[in-house]
Amino acid sequence: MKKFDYSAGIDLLKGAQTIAVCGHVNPDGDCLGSALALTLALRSCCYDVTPLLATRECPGLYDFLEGYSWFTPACDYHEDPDVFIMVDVPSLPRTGDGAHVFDRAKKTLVIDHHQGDGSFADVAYVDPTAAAAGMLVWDFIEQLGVAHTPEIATCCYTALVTDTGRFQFQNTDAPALEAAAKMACAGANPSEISRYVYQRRSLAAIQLNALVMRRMETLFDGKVVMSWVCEADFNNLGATKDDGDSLIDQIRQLDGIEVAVMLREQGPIVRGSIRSKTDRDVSAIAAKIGGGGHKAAAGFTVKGGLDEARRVITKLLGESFEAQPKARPTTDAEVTETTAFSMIDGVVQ
Ligand SMILES: [Mn+2]
Repeated sequence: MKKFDYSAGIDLLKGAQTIAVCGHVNPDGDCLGSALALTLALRSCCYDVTPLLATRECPGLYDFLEGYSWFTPACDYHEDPDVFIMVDVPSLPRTGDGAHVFDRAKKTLVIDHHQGDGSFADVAYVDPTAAAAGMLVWDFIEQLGVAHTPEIATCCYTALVTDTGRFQFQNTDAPALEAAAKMACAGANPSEISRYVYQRRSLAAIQLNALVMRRMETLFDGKVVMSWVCEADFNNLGATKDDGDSLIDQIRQLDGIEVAVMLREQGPIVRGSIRSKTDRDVSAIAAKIGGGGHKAAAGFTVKGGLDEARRVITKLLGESFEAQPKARPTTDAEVTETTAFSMIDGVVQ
């Protein structure tokens, strides 16, 4: 992970009064936790800070974070802020309605860990080797001279634990664990945060899981596991859209697989999530049908039904196995991409 000198970003704030902070569409723990940590820190410096939502959507899962109720949909925010901070977002379209606020802002700052350089902003700190944007935010706050309060630590730890898949994904490295330890020292409570984030699931969500587990099929001599959900499943069980987000992580548990594919019907399209447990690059597979993401975690969209989506992705997987019959398990050292699990338009956040 890079050690940035954040002084140019901190200088950007000098003389500012109003600041807006915004993450990405389909918000996750990293973008929400990072935005609130920045908000808490900057409010303690007497700035007038508003945390914004890229759309109206905001998962209730994160309602335990201090400042959660301050979140305002960017489309309802009509000020021209002195500074607009984009956190955990690699591009303007990914910041949804926040892009309009970006246009109106006097100065702009990016703090992110996706691939990209943030060159569209006045100042940018982008480190794709950081496991979560929350880690950059943690360092930024330190250089700002603001104390890491238990509330700030809770926000940053939530960012980190969610973007590393509870410290299980390939982006879980020594700097991530060191940062987590610092956050715990500052007052983040790992077991309490786990209870809030991972142990408040509805019966419908768990039943949806069970359905997906039952439908698992293996392909290519057990190298691929695939499962699916349709819109009727959500209706029948009373499950919400959020309940579908972590299904891919359930099926990837299967031993011996290289690739997991989760297909999810949404109206006239099927959204696919694809994960690799080896060095097989699933973003390259997804890119062939207009999707994208990271090497180990990607997404795609197929027009048509589940059968069509299954046919298309199976063909592409077949080509991938033909071109690269043997893949090696990934090691921490060779993975620099982040692996996140929330997606929109087939692109991993
Ligand atoms: Mn992130």
